[in-house]
This record gives sequence, structure tokens and C-alpha cells, in this order.
Amino acid sequence: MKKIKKVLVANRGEIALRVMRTAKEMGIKTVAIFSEADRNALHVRFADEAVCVGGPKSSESYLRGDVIIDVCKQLQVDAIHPGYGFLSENAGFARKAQEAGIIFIGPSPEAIELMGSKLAAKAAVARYNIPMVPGTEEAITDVEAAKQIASQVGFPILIKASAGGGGKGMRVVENVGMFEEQMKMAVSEATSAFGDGAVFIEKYIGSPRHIEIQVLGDTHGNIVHLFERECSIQRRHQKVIEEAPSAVLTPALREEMGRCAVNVAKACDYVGAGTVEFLVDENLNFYFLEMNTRLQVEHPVTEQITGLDLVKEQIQIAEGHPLGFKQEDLQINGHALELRVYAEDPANNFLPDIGRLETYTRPQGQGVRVDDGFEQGMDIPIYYDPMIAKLVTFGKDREEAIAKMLRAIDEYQITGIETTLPFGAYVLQHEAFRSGNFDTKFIERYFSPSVLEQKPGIEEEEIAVALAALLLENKKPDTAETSNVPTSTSNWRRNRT
Ligand code: MV4
Repeated sequence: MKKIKKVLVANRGEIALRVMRTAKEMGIKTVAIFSEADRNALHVRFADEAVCVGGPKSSESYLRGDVIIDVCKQLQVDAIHPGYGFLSENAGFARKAQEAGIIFIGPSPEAIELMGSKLAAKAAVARYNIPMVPGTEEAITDVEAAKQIASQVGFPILIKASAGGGGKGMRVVENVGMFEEQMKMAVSEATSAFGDGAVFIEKYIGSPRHIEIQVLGDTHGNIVHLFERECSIQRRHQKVIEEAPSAVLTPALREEMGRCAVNVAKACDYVGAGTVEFLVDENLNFYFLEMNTRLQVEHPVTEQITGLDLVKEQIQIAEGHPLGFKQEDLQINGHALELRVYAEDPANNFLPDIGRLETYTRPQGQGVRVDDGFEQGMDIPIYYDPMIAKLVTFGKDREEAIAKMLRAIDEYQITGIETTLPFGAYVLQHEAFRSGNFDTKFIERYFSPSVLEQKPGIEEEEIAVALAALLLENKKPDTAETSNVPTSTSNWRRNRT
């Protein structure tokens, strides 16, 4: 048991602030690190102490593990919280911190390493009877042998990089004729991207849901799960909306997936907060995909439905305290949604839209939480992730959480940059989202920039109807398939400059 008196947060933006808030509540002093681009950032102002660790690029600052550990030594820091991204899943960094006598708030370097290799992870959990997608258990090297396996598994198959994850280094192969070429490309991609060319085969699940389970493990061998998060609304592996609980899990399935997630954590002696990812197919079969050994971006939805503070749990675990509850003490209360607000232009292929936040007014009120790291007048730096805020709503049920989210989106005032807020409103109003009947193909299936075009006002509408009637005499409109799609009646567009 070691009391943490001072923590360094090796991160920036909303997550650095979010971690420091909890640290402060726990009476722990906070140290921020920052790059030259973040000199005026809110996490720097919030911290008790702040140290510039280098240039604007992540590789010159937030990724410099040795420099960060030196800062810890100089300022007598007891523990490092890595947040997400950057060094959070870097086993080498966790090990160096440990060797320097600094607590890494997270799992052991061994657990990070094991789960970082998708093949090693699958091998480790295999003895716990966890359902996995049919495929190879080892890296494939021989093309002919691999073709054989692929044919047995049945096309389409997916080639994945063992060192990948989060969708990086995946290739769908439709038939045996395309196998050799795709495999060679996958190996060369994996080699250049990860320095590890190991690839493996899985049956391709066409339209899966992505459901993940939050787990917590302490240093005394206790592991619990904190239910699921539904994360299927993604665009090119970038999550857009997450929710808890999922609209499709039955209590029995939730329990079963929860038990599997706990076993995955047991398989690597997991300590801290972690997330076990599953694919769920249309028949509600579920398959273990991978484990993320960090606090995730979307952790707030779990906090809302469980009433726990996950950062507080992480810190108490790191201090050596046993978990203060058992599985049977935990239950789901209400429903939470998270919308990631990105500085991207949905009308322009989601191109990053950097610039100054001319107006920035957060929504407020009951059931609304905004985790962000910016203020009005600040510039969004180009060097980092384009996510500017996480808008979280909480209600007694899913309908209430959705209603609050739509209200909050409407209330959120951002000018100076384009954001994904209107895109979020579109998704939330869509019949497929409302009904809960959606999967990871939602955006591909239902989104095109034209769906965000402003609904005309009454007068304009009358004119439009008259014009449409005229046009119809000549040709059918080409918007037929989107005509039944709900359109926002929000006034957010009128307010924008
Ligand atoms: C899959 C899959 C279909 N079949 N594996 C993408 C992220 C990475 N964690 C695993 N991913 C997938 N693995 C098999 N065997 C489809 C995906 C996938 C996906 C998964 C979760 C959320 C969004 C996704 C979008 C495209 C593909």
C-alpha cells in the first residue's frame, strides 16, 4: 500500500483535465506536461505544476518517455497517469517508470505486452473457453498453407496484423484468387507500420456490432466487470457515438459476456481499468477481439450508469487498495450516451477543420456532462487528435438520454470551426439508431453529406414544393433513398457564422 501524493499526467486535452480533477478531489497534487503548442492549454493551468517537455509534435513532447520520467524524478512524483493514446499502451514506458520507482497507473508491462500482440492475446485467453472468430491461432507465413486454411474457414476472410488493432492493418479477402496478393500486401504493411510482419486469418463477420466490456482488477486478484458499451457507430475506425447499456443485450447475454471479459482479464493477471472488445453478429453470437489496456475515451458512459469514478478506481487500485465492491453489488442505472465532437467538416469528407474557437459555449443542465479541454478564443492545434469535446448525456432510459443529447447539441454554440455536432444530430434522429437496429456499417449505409443540408423554412418550403413539382415533370429526384430520413429542425445552423 503506497499513498500517491503527487501524480504526473502524461497527456493533454480533455483527458488530462479529467484525470487531474479526480486527483484533486482525492487530495493528490498534479503535474502537467505540455508541448510548446499547448502552453496556454487548460490542463496546464489546472495543474499545481507544469513542465514543458518539448516541441509541438507528439514525438518531440508527449511521447518522450525518458524526459517524462526525468520530470517525475525532479518533482518527486509518485505516479504517472498516462491517459489514452500517447504512452498509455507502451509496455517499455510502463517498465521504465516501474524501474525508476514510479507507479504506472495501469496494468503491468507484461499485460500490456501480451494484449498488444493480438495472436499472443488469443493464445492466452484460449484456455478460458472464450468464443473467438474461427481462423488461425498462429501467424501465417506459408502462402499455400494459408490459402488452405482460408478455404476451410470460408471466404470472405480477414487478414489481420498481430501487432495491429483498432482496425489498423486489416484486409478483407473475398476469394481464394485474391489471397496471395492481399497476404503479401498485409505482411509488407504490417512490417512497415509495426516492425512486425506477423499476420493471421479470421472469418470475416460482415456487419458486426462492436460491444466492449469495462473491467476493473485490483492487486489482490479481484476482477469485476462494469457492463458494456455499445460502440458500433464508427467512421473509419473512429468512434462517433457510444452508449451504455447496449440496446440489444439481454441480461443473460450481458452476464455471459461479462463473465468472458473477466476471464480475459484473468488470463493476463489484469490490474487496473481495461476494456475487452467483442464483435457481436446479427444472431447475437459474440467473439473476443482484443483487450485495450488503458482507460478509454468513452469511459464516461460507464461512469454515468454505474455511479463510479473510473479514474478514482484506477488510483486506488494503483495504491494497492482492494476493490470496494463485488460483482453482485454493481448494477446499471439509467442510460448514457457520448457524442465525440470533432473539429472536422462532415460536409467535406470529415476534413480536419482547425482554427480558432470564435464562439464556444457549452450546453448545461441536468443530465449533461461535457469533457473538454478548450475555451472560447483558443486555437485548435493541428498536431493532435481533432476531438475537441465529449458530450455525454444521462437519462432514466435511452429515449431520455437521446432527447437530452439532441437538446444539448442544439444548445452547444461553436463558431470559427466546423464540427461533427450536426452529424451527431443526424445519427441520433435516424430511425435505425432510434430503434437500436444498427451495426458498424451504419454510417456507410446511411450517411452522405447531402443529409445535412438545411431543412428550409416554411416559405422556402412552399417554393421548394412548387419547384419540385415542376422538376418532377421532367425527371425523378435522385434523392429518393434519403427522402424518408429525418432532418434536424434545430436552429443551430442559423446561429452559425
Ligand atoms: C473484424 C471484423 C469482422 N470480422 N474481425 C476493426 C477494429 C478491430 N478492433 C477489429 N475490427 C474488426 N474486426 C472479423 N473477424 C470487423 C472489424 C471492424 C470493426 C470492428 C469494430 C468496430 C468497427 C469496425 C469497422 C470495420 C471493421
